[in-house]
Amino acid sequence: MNDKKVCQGCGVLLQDENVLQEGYTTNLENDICQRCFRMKNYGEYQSVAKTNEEYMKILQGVAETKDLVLYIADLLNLEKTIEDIRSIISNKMILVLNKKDVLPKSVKEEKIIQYFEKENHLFEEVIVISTFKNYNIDYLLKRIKYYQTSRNVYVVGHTNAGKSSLINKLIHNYSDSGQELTMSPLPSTTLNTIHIVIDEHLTLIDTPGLVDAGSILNHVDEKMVKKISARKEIKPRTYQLRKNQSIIIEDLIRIDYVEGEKNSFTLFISNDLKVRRLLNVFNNEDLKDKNKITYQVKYDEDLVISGLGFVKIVNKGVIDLYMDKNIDSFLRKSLI
Ligand SMILES: Nc1nc2c(ncn2[C@@H]2O[C@H](COP(=O)(O)OP(=O)(O)OP(=O)(O)O)[C@@H](O)[C@H]2O)c(=O)[nH]1
Ligand SMILES: [Mg+2]
Repeated sequence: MNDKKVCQGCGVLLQDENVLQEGYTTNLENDICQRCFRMKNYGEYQSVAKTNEEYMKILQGVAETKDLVLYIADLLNLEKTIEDIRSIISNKMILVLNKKDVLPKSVKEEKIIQYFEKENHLFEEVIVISTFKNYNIDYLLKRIKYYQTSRNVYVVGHTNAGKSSLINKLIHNYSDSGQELTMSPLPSTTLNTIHIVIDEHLTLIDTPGLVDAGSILNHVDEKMVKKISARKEIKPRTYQLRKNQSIIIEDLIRIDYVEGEKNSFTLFISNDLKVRRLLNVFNNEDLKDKNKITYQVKYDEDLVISGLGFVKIVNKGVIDLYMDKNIDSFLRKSLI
């Protein structure tokens, strides 16, 4: 038995002994595990619960090198504190903001980059891309070549940011390798580091993502995961709300506007999600059994719901947010 061979899709050690364990394949001659095979060929996604412990070890390993790091983030799901990564690794780093295609075209790239200006000293450069649209990928490769300190370049970030998708795009555009990493809408698709040789000067190293336990994707079923994952340009939905009116997203989230002047709420979430408005909060008890968080919203802020997207709120006011207690949310200065 060959105990060194790893799955080319997700990076786990291949094994043919226990069908219930990671890395299972019926035949060790195969290049990918059964889970990757099913995801690739049938779109049958199988989620794996991961903790951040192993990932921390991987990041610490990266920190011991002097190699360039690409930190990939999903524009619709930016982490609360992107600079946290700096407490773990101090390598040269490019911040790559992926999935530009889902943001409305009216949102200008310069504006997004400007938003990150305060973070600028942390990164060699901030680059906005879309893997789906092949947007700015050539430029990214040029900058990788410019900043790289050795052949190896690590690709890190939260789960689902699109790390493996980006590497597949780079393989497709610039290498003859037939390797294809597994990608999926579920978090924790990649399970271990995987080395991908692009050319003699560049090897990309894919990593599993940092798990966001508070992402809504970890608390809904697979059908809902697909609905939440935007694949097309988002059509922002604006609701003018008066005090005591409310917005309900699917049967997941309720936002009651409890105090303030007439206000404008614009939803930047997948077009597939159903939204309804209540004209009077007192006539309807839907979702009020969920956990409630009260937010004092300042002028021009976004309410971010982890994994889902965000709600731009123009004026100050008070809102009550009802949803599963395990889902994270926070306020930030408006991105757009
Ligand atoms: N709209 C859009 N979706 C993207 C883009 N790139 C990746 N995705 C989607 O994002 C989801 C996650 O992609 P992956 O490449 O598996 O992400 P990852 O960062 O490798 O995830 P893990 O391996 O779980 O850490 C998939 O549903 C992709 O189709 C993009 O440029 N635009
Ligand atoms: Mg991956």
